[in-house]
Amino acid sequence: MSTKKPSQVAGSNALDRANSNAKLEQLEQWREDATDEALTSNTGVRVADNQNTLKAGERGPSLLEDFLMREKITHFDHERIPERVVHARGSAAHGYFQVYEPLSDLTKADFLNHPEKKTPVFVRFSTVQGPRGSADTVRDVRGFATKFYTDEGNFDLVGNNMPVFFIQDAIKFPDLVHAVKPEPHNEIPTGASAHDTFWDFVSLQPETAHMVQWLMSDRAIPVAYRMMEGFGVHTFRLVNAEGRSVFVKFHWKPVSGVCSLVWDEAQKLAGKDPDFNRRQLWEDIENGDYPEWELGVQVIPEEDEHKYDFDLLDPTKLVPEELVPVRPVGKMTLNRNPDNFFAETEQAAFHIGHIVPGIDFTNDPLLQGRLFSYTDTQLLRLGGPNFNEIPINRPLCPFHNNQRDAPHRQTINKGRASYEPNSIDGGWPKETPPAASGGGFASYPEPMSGVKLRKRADSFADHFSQARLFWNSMAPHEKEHMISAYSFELGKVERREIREREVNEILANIDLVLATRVAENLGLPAPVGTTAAPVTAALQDSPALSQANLLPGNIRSRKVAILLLPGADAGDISHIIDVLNREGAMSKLIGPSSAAVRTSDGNTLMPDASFATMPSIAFDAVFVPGGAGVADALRADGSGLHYLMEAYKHLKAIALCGDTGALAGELRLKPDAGLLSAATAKELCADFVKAMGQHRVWAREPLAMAIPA
Ligand code: HDE
Repeated sequence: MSTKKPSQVAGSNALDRANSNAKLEQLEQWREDATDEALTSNTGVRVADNQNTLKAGERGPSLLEDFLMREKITHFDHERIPERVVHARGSAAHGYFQVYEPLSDLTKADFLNHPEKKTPVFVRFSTVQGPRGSADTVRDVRGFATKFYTDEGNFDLVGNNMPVFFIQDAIKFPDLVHAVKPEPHNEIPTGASAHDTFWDFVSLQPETAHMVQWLMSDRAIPVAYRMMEGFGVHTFRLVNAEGRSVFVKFHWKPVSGVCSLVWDEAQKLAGKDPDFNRRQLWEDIENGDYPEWELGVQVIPEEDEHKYDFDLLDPTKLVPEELVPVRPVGKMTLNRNPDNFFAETEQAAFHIGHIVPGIDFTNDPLLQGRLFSYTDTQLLRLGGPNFNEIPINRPLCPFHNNQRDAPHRQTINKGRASYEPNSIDGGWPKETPPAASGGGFASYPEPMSGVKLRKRADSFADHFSQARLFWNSMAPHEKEHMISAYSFELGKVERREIREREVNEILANIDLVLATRVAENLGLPAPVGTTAAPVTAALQDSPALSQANLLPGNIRSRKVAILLLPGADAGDISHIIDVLNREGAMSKLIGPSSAAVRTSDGNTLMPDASFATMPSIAFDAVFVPGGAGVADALRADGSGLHYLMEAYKHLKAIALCGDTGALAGELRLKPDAGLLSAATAKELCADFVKAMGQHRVWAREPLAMAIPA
């Protein structure tokens, strides 16, 4: 007879409140620190010489006998695994999630019911189109995948930074991805949707109209991962202990607000710092400036399923926050970088089907298809069905079943019965009936009936109302950015008929001004009118969609370049550093080169970086201290002047102290709410902080276009 107790059955430790922090430590057993350890082979033999192959004589042939060389090279030859088919480029961090108050009215999920528990999470951010080595700042959707290691098993919320998707049915996903990926004949372009096959597909597939609006908006060039919203996209279900279900949309609301790069900056960063987003995530965590998001839910009672002029099961539609407010339910903090990119970030296997009791799926046809794809893809990528045994993927709660063997099995299963029911091992491991708490997963008993067919529901037919809602909700500068983005992308399309189709059959049905402006830029005739059947949606605009309304209200984690030139006023430098520290912002001293610079008080300061190694695009704002000779030093240095002009062009806050104020006029930069000058830092720092709090000086944009930098 088995001696196992019920407390050892998977999931039944759900009531153990005290151990969630200790669980973080469980990953530790898999980490290796080789400090003070001897170099050995994989079988533990100490290595005496890691420099030379075994040879027959000093200048003789290498010997096949050299098992050490062969083991090392063989392992190296097999170091790569297939990169993800989509979302190959990504970066991740560890952290924890804590719910604010028990959500027992909505769900029985344990991690959503215990405010005292810290549930460990691992979050991977990604772009979609480019390969592993592509640039971070390309125009693209960003993946936002969260693995919650709950006491009842792993829950993966595999979302994006946009709340809708391109297509309505999973069967179109390979077509979409083939269209957006580099073209098959020459594998161009990398990390870009600005090419014929993408626009050919989306112009022929009107259901993409809404998502393409998001893709052409500033959301597609986030300034930092910590400044992106995240969305579960599909409608899910929550199920409470009484078995009552509600529909739910999941949101991540960044504490740092939602802010983006400007397009010129994004393109330059792709060359000068392709790791821009990855680096900031890493450095912020190393500096203890932890990115945070609130988890929010939009709850829709089951009886409201058919209340809206869109279908809740249609993933090309969002639920406007003005119709159903987002209720903040908890907070996630990312506070630890991975130790090893490959072992953790690359081997992480997210799956929308990793779910826990209290959360359930809906019939969204995209969601249903994803339930197949994510396991299937790991079989190839991670080499077999044991990928959940890889440390980063293992649940932190116990797991037991009768699955056995297959490549790279880690568990050494004891006992003789690898089947159920059995009497030999006392019947273990056994099923757990569903219950309020700690019970087994049981699907929500949604009534089903229907005819077997391949058909899109009529309620999925309106492709333009929400695309128009998005357009109507944009601030004027956001609309201008979208017109430029469509013009840029379609300008890269070689075939005129594709450009015309997108303008006349897609854009004209969203908004005629948008279509006409893009047509003008492309040298096409203005569209005459709409081609789609008119639809009157209840809501005409949604302020929650505009980033102009999503600023954080502070400058925490913002990056400021303090230009360090000979004679720089030491008082200005120390004052601004104090102010920025107080506000939680980060500053770096940037010199003409990496050499030390003598300041006004006779001391020397070492720059953190130079104009060339950390250009203005690496920062949110630029501060120039006063001091005798600083203005002249800048005048004499083309790269220093370029620093200022480029920051101005990218609409950043610039502070010019003392004599450097004259540079604005000389460079023909017009003073505005963000271009500030005064005798000392003290006089302008409040306005400088205020301007940074606005993220960018949008009113400057028409003037900035004229700057050639
Ligand atoms: Fe994915 N998606 N996807 N996707 N997806 C993958 O899984 C797929 C979709 C998303 O950081 C793949 O492990 C299909 C929507 C993210 O590791 C693959 C369909 C959303 C990530 C796959 C979709 C996403 C992926 C590639 C249509 C937002 C990266 C490698 C039915 C809600 C996760 C992998 C990470 C990754 C399939 C649509 C988000 C091939 C078939 C909608 C964030 O399985």
